[in-house]
Amino acid sequence: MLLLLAALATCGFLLIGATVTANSMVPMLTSCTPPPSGLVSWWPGDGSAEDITDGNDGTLQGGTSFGAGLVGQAFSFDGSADFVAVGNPANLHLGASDFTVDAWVNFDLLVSPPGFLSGVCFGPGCDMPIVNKMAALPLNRDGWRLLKQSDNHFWFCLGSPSNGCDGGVATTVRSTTIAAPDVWYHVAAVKGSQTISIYIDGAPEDSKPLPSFVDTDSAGLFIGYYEGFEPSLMYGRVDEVEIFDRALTSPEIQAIYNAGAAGKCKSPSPVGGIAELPDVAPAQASWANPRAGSYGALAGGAAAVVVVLVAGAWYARRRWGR
Ligand SMILES: [Ca+2]
Ligand SMILES: [Ca+2]
Repeated sequence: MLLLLAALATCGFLLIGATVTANSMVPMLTSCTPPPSGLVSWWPGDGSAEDITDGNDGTLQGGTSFGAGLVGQAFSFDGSADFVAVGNPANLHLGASDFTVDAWVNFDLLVSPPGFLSGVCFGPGCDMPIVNKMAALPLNRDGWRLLKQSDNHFWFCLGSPSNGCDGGVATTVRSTTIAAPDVWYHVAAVKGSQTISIYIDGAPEDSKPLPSFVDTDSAGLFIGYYEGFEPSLMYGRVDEVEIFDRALTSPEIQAIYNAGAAGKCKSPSPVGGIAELPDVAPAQASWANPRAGSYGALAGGAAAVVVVLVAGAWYARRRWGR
């Protein structure tokens, strides 16, 4: 019986994960992929700044709104004071450990955010932060940044005493992909025990030996914003921002990209979910307690399908109704 319940719960789970929106640039899987282990924070951008993994909820700044995302909705940044501030919760203090940060990003334009902040448009584009946990000052000396640089490549960099985000330095890895507007990119940055790496659309594009770096875990985390000497703003959409407390493998990053619009599954495994169902004795069954009644009827077996559907619906509400 539990297997049947597990199967139905799994079906509901797959149906929920099967919402697919059109996007010519990404895979079109019809089911979600389980999130890799080690997920600390996950901000889906689905109508709120909620962290659905560990409660590190962000706050919307400057009128940040929501637009069509790659997976459901995304944070939509108008390039004029918009960003998400998360603060500096203890479980995002990952300076001493491995970590991975990833997100989908789509630029309205590569230049000229309406709220242009001077000093950040040195190249063909402007700096546009994706996820930032670098101390404001001195410049790029403490923490980490994932951004589209003004050269329109994606950069991941760590703090260093001599400016950690600079072309050619040991603390910066740079994509070969050159960003274009109105295209969704999956961007992942990995700090491992041996290397730092950047992946675009599931493929590794640059990797360097882990350098000496500075990260005192003192900086707050922003989505779409970098403060300090060269303040800059995202102009476009950022979706499904995640931070893991370990270095994801290349296949794990590829799987997130391959899931495309189906995204990652917002549930535990069916086995773990079943384990969370309450114990209800058949004697407690009554019409006034339909959930208990469902379990009671299981013993009879005749109404097993109805029972399982009721339990499955309750289970789905409990797990995904937030
Ligand atoms: Ca989303
Ligand atoms: Ca604004």
